[in-house]
Amino acid sequence: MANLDSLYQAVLSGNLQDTIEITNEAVAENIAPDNIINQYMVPAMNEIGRRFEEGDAFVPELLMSARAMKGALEILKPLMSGESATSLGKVVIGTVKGDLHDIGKNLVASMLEGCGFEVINLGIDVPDEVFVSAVKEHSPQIVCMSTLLTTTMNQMQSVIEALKNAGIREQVKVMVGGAPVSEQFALQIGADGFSSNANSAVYKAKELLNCV
Ligand code: B1M
Repeated sequence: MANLDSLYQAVLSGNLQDTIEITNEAVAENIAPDNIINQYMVPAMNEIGRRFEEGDAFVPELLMSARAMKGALEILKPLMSGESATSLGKVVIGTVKGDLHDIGKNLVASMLEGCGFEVINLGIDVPDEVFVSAVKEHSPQIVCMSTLLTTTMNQMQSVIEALKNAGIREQVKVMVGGAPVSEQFALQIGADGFSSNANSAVYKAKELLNCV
């Protein structure tokens, strides 16, 4: 039987091999990906973040935990696919300029994809003009922006301004998310929606496109 408490420890200590092994066992036992991610891996990432903040862990440890979690997500991603045959809409997603965090953003992208959205993932450290040209090129219904750093939150407003300046703000709904982002901040910068996690991001996206 998969020892999910050891999964927490494996991600926390950045042990990729154990993380992959236990994730494979959990998958073989039909444990829901959502459960594996939210009950065990996300708390481990929060704990390593807490230790970092307290000065008890350093960037290399953050990187190792991130590598372990990403390894497990590679296994879980195909299982997060839904049954939708038709696309609910197109989403462009990226982590804003100056921010290199991508685990949460990729989780949101996978959930959206799994639930029937076509997703164009622009990656990390995405400059305003790349969001703008992606909207022009792909004509998505939604732009999702992610950031985990308080220092890069204002970059989200800058992207919204860039969309306005390019005359395409009204063509897309803008959703924002990431640990320091709140509903109030989303309203303040003129975004159309906010979500605090990958599940609610899917719900919000559907709501914005009137398909709930
Ligand atoms: Co960084 N880091 N980090 N880090 N890191 C945080 C964010 C931090 C909170 C740690 C801490 O101090 N407690 C802190 C930010 C403090 C702040 O700004 N207030 C921090 C810092 C300071 C830094 C550096 C500055 C450290 C340094 O170099 N001195 C540096 C910055 C580099 C940069 O970006 N320019 C840095 C670097 C890194 C690593 C590269 C080592 C690594 C990232 C690796 C990677 O992503 N590939 C890393 C990590 C791993 C973390 C923590 C520990 C974990 C982040 C994570 O993956 N969480 C993090 C601490 C923490 O979060 N508790 C921390 C798991 C993930 C599933 O959750 O990303 O929150 P999350 O995503 C959620 C929701 O937020 C939401 O849904 C997701 C899924 O449920 N969501 C969205 C996210 N995006 C969304 C978009 C949407 C909707 C929902 O669109 C609509």
